[in-house]
Amino acid sequence: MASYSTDKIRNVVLLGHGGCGKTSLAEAMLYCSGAINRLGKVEDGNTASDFDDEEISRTMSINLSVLPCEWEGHKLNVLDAPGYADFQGEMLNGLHVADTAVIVIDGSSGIEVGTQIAWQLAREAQKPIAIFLNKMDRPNASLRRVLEQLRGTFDTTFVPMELPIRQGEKFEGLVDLITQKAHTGTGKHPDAPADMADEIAEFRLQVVEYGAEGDDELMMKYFDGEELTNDEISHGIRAGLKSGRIVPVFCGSATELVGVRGFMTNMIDVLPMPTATEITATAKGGSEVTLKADPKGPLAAQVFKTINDQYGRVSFMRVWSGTLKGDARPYNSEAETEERIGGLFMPRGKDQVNVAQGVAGDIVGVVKLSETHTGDTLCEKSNPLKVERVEYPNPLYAIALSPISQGDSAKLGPSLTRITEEDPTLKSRYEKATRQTLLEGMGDAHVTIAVKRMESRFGLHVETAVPKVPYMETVSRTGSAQYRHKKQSGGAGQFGEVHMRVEPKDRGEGFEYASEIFGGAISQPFLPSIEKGIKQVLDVGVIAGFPVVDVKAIVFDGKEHPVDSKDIAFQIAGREAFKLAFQAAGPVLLEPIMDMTITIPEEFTGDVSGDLSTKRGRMLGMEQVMGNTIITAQAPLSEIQRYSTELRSITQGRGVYTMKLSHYEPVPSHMASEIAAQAQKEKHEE
Ligand SMILES: Nc1nc2c(ncn2[C@@H]2O[C@H](COP(=O)(O)OP(=O)(O)O)[C@@H](O)[C@H]2O)c(=O)[nH]1
Ligand SMILES: [Mg+2]
Repeated sequence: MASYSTDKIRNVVLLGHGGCGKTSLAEAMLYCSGAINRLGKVEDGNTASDFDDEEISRTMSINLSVLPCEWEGHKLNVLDAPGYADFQGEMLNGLHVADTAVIVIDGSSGIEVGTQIAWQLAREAQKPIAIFLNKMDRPNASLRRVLEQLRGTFDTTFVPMELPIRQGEKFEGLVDLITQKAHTGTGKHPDAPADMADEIAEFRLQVVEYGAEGDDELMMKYFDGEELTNDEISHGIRAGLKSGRIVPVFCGSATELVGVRGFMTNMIDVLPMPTATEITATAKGGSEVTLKADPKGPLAAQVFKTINDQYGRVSFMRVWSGTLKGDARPYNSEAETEERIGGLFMPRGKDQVNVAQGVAGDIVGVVKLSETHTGDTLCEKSNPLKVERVEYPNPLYAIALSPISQGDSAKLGPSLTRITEEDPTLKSRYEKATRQTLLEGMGDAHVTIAVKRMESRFGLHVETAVPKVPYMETVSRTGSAQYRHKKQSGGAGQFGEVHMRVEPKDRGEGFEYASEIFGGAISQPFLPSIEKGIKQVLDVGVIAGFPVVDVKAIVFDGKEHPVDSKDIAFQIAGREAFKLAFQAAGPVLLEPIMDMTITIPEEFTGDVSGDLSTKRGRMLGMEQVMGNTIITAQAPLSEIQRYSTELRSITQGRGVYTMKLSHYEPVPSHMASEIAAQAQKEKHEE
């Protein structure tokens, strides 16, 4: 594969609702550009993008694929992202390194939830957006209808760039609205059909008018009544796209290969070059620098995707600045260590092609980096740069994992490390309160697939369950008790007596131990023994087996024996006195309360808020934005552990939400006694 200069590279990420045809479009581009010589089909499981076993069996994309195509002397790095909300992490990775987000829309269905998500993510990432209306071969596909819908939904200027040519039901090709030439998918450019003249005139007027909006000078010229040349219109659209004021709309059919070649040419002519994107990095000493795609600039190549399979590690990088050589020894500014590049490559269909270097603006792959993870930057040691990282959403769904065999126990930790390193939206942790190993992600499909992957790649077998809720124990008022430990069965005796008071503390203040002993009822050396005894209880709890938090324990009196009092005696007395005092101090269970932001199409507002109230949810606010309702609410974690699945079913997959821990609150008393009883039962079973 030839080497391309920065201005001859285009980086785009394909985003959009699942099933709109992103993977098929990427496949069509690979095929039309000659990167592959057989057009694969998603249904047949033989596309270049969806090659993973899980992707083939589910006929949907799960991973971000890097699919470079060579077209008219340029290199188009096409990133095919999944559409399903569970795999948002991959969408964000793709967006991070792309210079344009191409949002693909099914021309017969119009805007769907996935379209809205893609739009929002692209806007948040401040990337220019272009639209590709796919499936225009379908009889009910309509540019006019989708354009109207887009204009009614998103607040920006949409410019139709092409008009479909139909002969009856059949989609024959497109008319370029700037040149007014037709494309029929065969590479020929005949004149547009004569009977479309009125329609072309109507749509071309929009292109000219909106194209002028992209550039203030053109705008003046246009309002002065002057004709704009084709070049000026193109320039206006390019400028407007780059600044985010204009969203061009292209059309085609990925499976019929109509509009695909023209779209690639448009990517070169209309979409911004890598130099249009600026990215912030932190330099030595913490100062911020802005990097631009300059091959002669300081080296900054950032890993945006890592695959750990049974053969080792593959990393994909975008070179933000400088030039990375295939035999370089760059410095990883995060791990603070040197890495060895043993050759760079570009994927070409299912194969890999070696390349000598990656210039600024390009995307390249490398195998077997030892210390480099997703998000890290490779740079020069003398100029350690850290390029800003993607901000990922908080997890929404967790499962508890228990290894099946002893061998699985040993594999659990390393497998989790590798799978979570590959996908930063997956997290694993040990929950001390419930003594469970958790795998957290964006939804049911996300964590289920991760578990399957660990099985097929690393041979790890686990049982999965809904996690136990990490309750905590505390007290609601002051209570006191005393305990005497006395043992005189042969040998040396044990004696210790402790009088203790337990008081509630504010949330988050933790445990505190104090003594009010004056005059030597208990001598000084035994006070730490008592504290040690109490600490044995803090992790395992008093009423239901959960950690004790936010209490103060005060020893205020006691007794000792000149011979039999010793460390162990006061540990036991302290522990037992604490348990009794805790019981006397109105013990309560605390449960985690989550902050939620739920976005749903307006028509589901009633159903979703009704459902929340059955989950002990509290509505905090409600807002109407672009046909959607945004609900802010709080609800106990115990009620919403499976909310991602439930919301999907209430809203037919059209609702999304985020959540994070807000605070802990007492569990209603009737529920607390049930939880305590259940915990006692489980303890007996153990
Ligand atoms: N009729 C028609 N079907 C298409 C077109 N593009 C994709 N499809 C079909 O739509 C389905 C989903 O396509 P896929 O590429 O997996 O969509 P993705 O989820 O956006 O990647 C598959 O069955 C494709 O064959 C198109 O242009 N026309
Ligand atoms: Mg796909």
